[in-house]
Amino acid sequence: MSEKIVYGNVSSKEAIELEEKYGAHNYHPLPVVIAKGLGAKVWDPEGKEYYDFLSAYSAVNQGHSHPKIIEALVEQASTCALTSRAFFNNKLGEYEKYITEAFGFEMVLPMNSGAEAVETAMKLSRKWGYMKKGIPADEAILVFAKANFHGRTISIISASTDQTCRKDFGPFLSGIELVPYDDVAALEALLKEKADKIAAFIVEPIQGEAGVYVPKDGYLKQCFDICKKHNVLFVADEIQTGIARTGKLMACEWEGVHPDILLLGKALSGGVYPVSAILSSKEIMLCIQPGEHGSTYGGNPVACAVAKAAMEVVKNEKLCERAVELGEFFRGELQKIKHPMLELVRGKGLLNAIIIKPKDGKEAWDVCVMLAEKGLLCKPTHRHIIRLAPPLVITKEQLIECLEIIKSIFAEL
Ligand code: IF1
Repeated sequence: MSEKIVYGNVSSKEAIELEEKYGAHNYHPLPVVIAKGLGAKVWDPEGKEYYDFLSAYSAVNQGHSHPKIIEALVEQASTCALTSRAFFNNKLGEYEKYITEAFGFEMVLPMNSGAEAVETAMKLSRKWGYMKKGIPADEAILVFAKANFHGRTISIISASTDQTCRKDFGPFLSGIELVPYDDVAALEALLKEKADKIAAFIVEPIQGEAGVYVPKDGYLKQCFDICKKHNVLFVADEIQTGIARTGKLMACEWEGVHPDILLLGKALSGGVYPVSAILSSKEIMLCIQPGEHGSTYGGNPVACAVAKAAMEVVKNEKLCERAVELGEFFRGELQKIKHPMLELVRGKGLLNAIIIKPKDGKEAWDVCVMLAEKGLLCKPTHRHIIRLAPPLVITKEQLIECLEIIKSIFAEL
């Protein structure tokens, strides 16, 4: 007995089989196929409806297929899609002015993926280290926090402490040092010891992959101050935490920190197109000269039009305010659930997680499968953490409906 296909022309079963057979097995997805998305909801080919509590790892803060962003995409794609940076284009400058003013920086370097933004920051920090700080040639050190996630290129995983990310991909990049996350004293000790060779400290304001790990109040500010004291760049990877997810345009704002280099990706385009950005001062950014860095698609007219439209949605629909209000409500309601498997609820804005205590062989993965059956999609991280990050356009009524689903699952467990 086969169900009728409502969206597209392949069934869920066929879609999964095709990916299994022809696609590299570099992911282990939940057995759900998404064929359509709108706002906070997605649908599978057979028409089953789900709330999306992953939001493509916070890329879809503005909601799926936001009409304003899609309009910008279609209009620009049908006018001029790509010029390369061998020529100027009439959209880039306008977008650069817009995005730098929106975040309070002097200059931007446009790239595509998050990993490229991190790579760019690593290069830019080293360059600044040699040109401005006077670090001896080839001796620059970049400091990262343990349990970080910044992407999957070889240079980035050189800073990873996750064996799944690293195993059999060596040899790795040299000039990297690690400190424990949420440990000001450890950073201070390292900076004191090697101040003259350290170019930058690269950090996530909240660690996503580590399980939405929110550091102690004051951590970012204290790290920033220590960096300033030792003439080290403070680089914030806000690829996941940025663009209203935690209730501010930058999560760093919660501590009044204005990073030397800010990295954005994901929701910068509302999940419509791969767009990333490296924002900084003129002093730092101009360390990179023509021919030293770039990308064929970086700063293309479609990316510029889409990102500008996506940022306008954040402003017009007050997504920061929504994330704060709805986040507080959501966490409050989750914390009321009393269940031996629910250990802890944590997060900021609408970037939240519940920590599960495995019971009777049931782990975070099993809870996610049960939630999916009831129409709520989310993804476990590690074996005991479930990330809950709906699009910021979700309404309070919808959120209440989702809380009922979550409560009903715990009642069953
Ligand atoms: C996957 C996690 C999220 C990121 C930060 C850079 C990047 C990411 C802070 C790279 C990407 C993703 C990608 C995703 C899993 C994922 C993730 F669970 F691993 F930690 F979001 F929570 N900096 N994060 O979070 O950006 O190159 O992917 O555009 O599929 O591997 P990208």
